[in-house]
Amino acid sequence: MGYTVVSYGKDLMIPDHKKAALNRLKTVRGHIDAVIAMVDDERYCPDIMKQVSALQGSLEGVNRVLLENHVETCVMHAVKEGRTTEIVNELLETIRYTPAITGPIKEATL
Ligand SMILES: [Cu+2]
Repeated sequence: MGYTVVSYGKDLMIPDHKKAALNRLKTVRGHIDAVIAMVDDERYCPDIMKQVSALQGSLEGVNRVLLENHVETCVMHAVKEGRTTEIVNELLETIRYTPAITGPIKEATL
């Protein structure tokens, strides 16, 4: 592997994952500006909603990259150190933030 463990207390990023996360986030930033302009221009609501939904999908993509990075670095190191129970519990907590993996948390009730 082309990375060195500096600290177990801090998330380390594999360069490819860092690049992918940054690229996706910067794309989201540009997309948000476009959606803000749509609202400002009072565009047709469903058109705006479609773009917001696309943004949500993009952000879930960022979390998938971050989760992949976490498993390949922090989780691997914790398992090697024998902190298995602790890291598995944390991982289960972490994937709650990734609806793309865990599915919708709850149906919205209107
Ligand atoms: Cu991590």
